[in-house]
Amino acid sequence: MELMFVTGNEHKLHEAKTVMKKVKWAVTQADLGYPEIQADTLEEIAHFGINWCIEKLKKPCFIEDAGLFIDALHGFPGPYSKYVFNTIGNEGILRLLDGICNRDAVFKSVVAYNNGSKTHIFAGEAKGQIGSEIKGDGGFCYDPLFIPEESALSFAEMETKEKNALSHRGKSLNKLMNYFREYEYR
Ligand code: ITT
Repeated sequence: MELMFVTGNEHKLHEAKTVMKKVKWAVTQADLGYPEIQADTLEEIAHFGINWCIEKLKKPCFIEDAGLFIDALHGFPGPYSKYVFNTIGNEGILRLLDGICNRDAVFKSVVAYNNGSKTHIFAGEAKGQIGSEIKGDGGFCYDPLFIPEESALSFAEMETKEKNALSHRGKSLNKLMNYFREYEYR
């Protein structure tokens, strides 16, 4: 089976391929550069994005929207994670948290899949902490800062499989896979 993932992010693509390998499904990339609206929730962004993609592609596809929500910063950068990473980066986040004891954070992921007639949403979360320094050179963007609660390693210190087992995206993609197994491809 082949699944079309609309994304411009090679790392996300690799993570999705690794999840779907378990069921021997191929994930193909469509880099359409869909518009990401400014909204307070990932769900709203994903709904708008998938509607745009289905209109354009006219065949089943999925997108994934994610963000890092830091407790001490009242959920910042959240839906603005990409912009914030591209502007202040990990060094900037560490500076914002300088001297702050509460390092709790959560990575959230929302997958939106449309089968040609209906959209299904699958969410995943990973709770953890923002480390005191940049650790590891794997993964992407905030991975060297984020230490999931089940581990002492940052996401950037893990293999893709290990990250997927604990990550927000691994969880939302697993829900998508289970949905396919149960409802679409019995
Ligand atoms: P798309 O083309 O799929 O939209 P993107 O990189 O623009 O790819 P998002 O809009 O979902 O993805 O942006 C979310 C940002 O949140 C992303 O650019 C990273 O900065 C950050 N982020 C999300 N998931 C992450 C992860 O697993 N590890 C590190 N940073 C992550």
